[in-house]
Amino acid sequence: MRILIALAAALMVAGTTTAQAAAPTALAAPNINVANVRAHLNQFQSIATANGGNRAHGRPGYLASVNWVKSKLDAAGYRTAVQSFSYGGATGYNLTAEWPVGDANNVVMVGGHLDSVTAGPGINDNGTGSASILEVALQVAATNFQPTKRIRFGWWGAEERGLIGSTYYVNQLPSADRSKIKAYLNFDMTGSPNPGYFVYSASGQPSGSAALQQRLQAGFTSFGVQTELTSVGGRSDHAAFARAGIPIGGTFTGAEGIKTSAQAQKWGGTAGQAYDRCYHRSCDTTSNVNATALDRNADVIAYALWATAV
Ligand code: DPN
Ligand code: ZN
Repeated sequence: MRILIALAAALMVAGTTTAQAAAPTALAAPNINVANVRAHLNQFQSIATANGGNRAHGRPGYLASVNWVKSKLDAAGYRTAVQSFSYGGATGYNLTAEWPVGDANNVVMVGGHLDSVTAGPGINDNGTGSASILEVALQVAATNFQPTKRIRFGWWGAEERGLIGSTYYVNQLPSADRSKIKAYLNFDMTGSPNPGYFVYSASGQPSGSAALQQRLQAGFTSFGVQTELTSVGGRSDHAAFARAGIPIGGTFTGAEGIKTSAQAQKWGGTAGQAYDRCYHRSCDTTSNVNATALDRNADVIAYALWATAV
């Protein structure tokens, strides 16, 4: 799905009284190829399989995930940084990647957690968000996107231990740097096998952004998908950003909650069953992903990022 945003700008001609309209610029957010996102998920699955079956904080599969994502971003021209922190007797890592274009005082961040629980490989939770923002980042580079704002991505460690990595990142940022972040978009579980199409409610938490909520809703609406608002509260990595007063938004396809019959009617899938029956279990493998939900959310991520960073 290709989404066009028409930008009309007034052109002032210096030294004259004439103001004329510039030709509208068509800004296209790229269609994200879900096959590429699934290839990244296969990589996360292989990493887990080679490292005792998980990608959890303090386990070798986590650092292997960081190193693999970092290598893709480095090759694409990102400025990457690995931040380490200590939690529960183990070293954890956050990976950030900045696209070196646009106003460094005006930062749009997109993030999600890269760790799994110890029970399994964490492919829906949260290989999906991690792989989708990786592919969006690679498309920023491939299209040589030249936004006016600065784009920074974050892959957080130890979310499953209590939002540890993202909280550390926000808390250690000097307040001058914190105030440069104008928006934070969070993606945690975007391919649930019995999916819902949820957008974070701006009123559900401190610093929820109505503008970001509406932009994410508009992305789904543009390809005919109905959404519901959800109050995710403090359950994922947006929470630390929200507490710091940074406008936040995000999408979610559901975890242990049960799909209602009204939801099954509008979205398909199975009423009376969890959105993700393998949530935090060993069966959260590459078989535990709905490709349509994954694809739609990846396209919405690109749509919202392009519209926010332009
Ligand atoms: N924080 C998620 C997890 O990693 O278990 C679950 C979740 C994600 C809940 C997003 C609400 C919203
Ligand atoms: Zn998660």
